[in-house]
Amino acid sequence: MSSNGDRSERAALFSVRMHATGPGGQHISGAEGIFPGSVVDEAARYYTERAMSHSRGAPAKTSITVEALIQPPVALCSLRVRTLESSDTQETEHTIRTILERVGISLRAIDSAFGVLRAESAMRGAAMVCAREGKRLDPDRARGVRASLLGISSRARANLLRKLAPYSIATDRVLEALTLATKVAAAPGVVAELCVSDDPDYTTGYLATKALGYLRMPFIKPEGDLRGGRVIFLSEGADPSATVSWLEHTPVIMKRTGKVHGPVPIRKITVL
Ligand code: PML
Repeated sequence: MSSNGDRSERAALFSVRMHATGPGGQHISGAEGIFPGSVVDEAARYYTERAMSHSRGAPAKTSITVEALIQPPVALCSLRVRTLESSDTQETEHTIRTILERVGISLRAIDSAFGVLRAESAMRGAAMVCAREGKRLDPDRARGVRASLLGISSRARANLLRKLAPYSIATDRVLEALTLATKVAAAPGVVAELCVSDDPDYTTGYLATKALGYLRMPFIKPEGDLRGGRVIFLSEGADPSATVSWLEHTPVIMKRTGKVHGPVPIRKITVL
C-alpha cells in the first residue's frame, strides 16, 4: 500500500492505524501510515486484509482508526540502513553492548534494557530508560510509550524499496521499522533505540541512533523466542514528557531517503 500521496501536498491528511488482537486481547499485529483523504478507504482495506492474514493467527478483534491530522507532518529523511555481519546471538549481543557503551550508555542502563527485552510478557509500547542511571522514565510502565502518527510518502517508499531490494530486505516490516526508528531517533533527548521483534520467527532486530543510523542486528534472539520489545535510551536530564509528546502526538512523514548498505563487520562501525 502506497502511503501518503506526494500529489496531496496541500490536501487534508489522515493517520490510518490498524490494531489486531487475539481472543485473550493479546496483540497480534499493528501498522499505520499517513494518507490523503482520497486513499483512506484503500488504506483501511489494505490494513484490514493484513490483519486477517497475519502469521500469528486470525484476530478476534481488528480496530481501524482514521484520524484527521490537525498539524502538517514534520518531514524527515530515513536513517541510513546497514546490517551487522554476525553469525550467532553471542556475537550480536557483544556488538550491541559495545556500541551502546561507545555512545555513552552505562552498563547499568544496558543491563536494564536487556531485562526489559527478555521479560516474559512483551510490552506493546517502548520502555524509556535513563542512559546513565538505567531507571525507567516512561510514565506508565505497563503500557510504555507508543510512537504513532508516522508515515512515508509514496515517492520515498518507492525509493526505499528500490534501495533495499539488492539486499533482499524490501519488505513492509523493514520499511515500517525504519520509519518508526527514524521518528524515534529524531525525538528530543533520545540517545539510542534497541528493538527486538516479538515475532518468534523473526530474529533480526535493530539498534538505531541518529549518527549510527539503523543497524540491523541478525541473531538478536534465538528462533522460537516469543519475547521482544523496544527500549529507548534518554540522555540524563532529558525531559521525558517532551520525548513522549514528539513520539505520540507529533505527526512525521519520511519524504527523503538515506543510504542503504549491505552487511558490515563490527570493526567498520563508527558511532560518531
Ligand atoms: C518488528 O517485527 O516489529 C520489528 C522488526 C525490526 C527489524 C526489521 C528489520 O530491519 O529486519
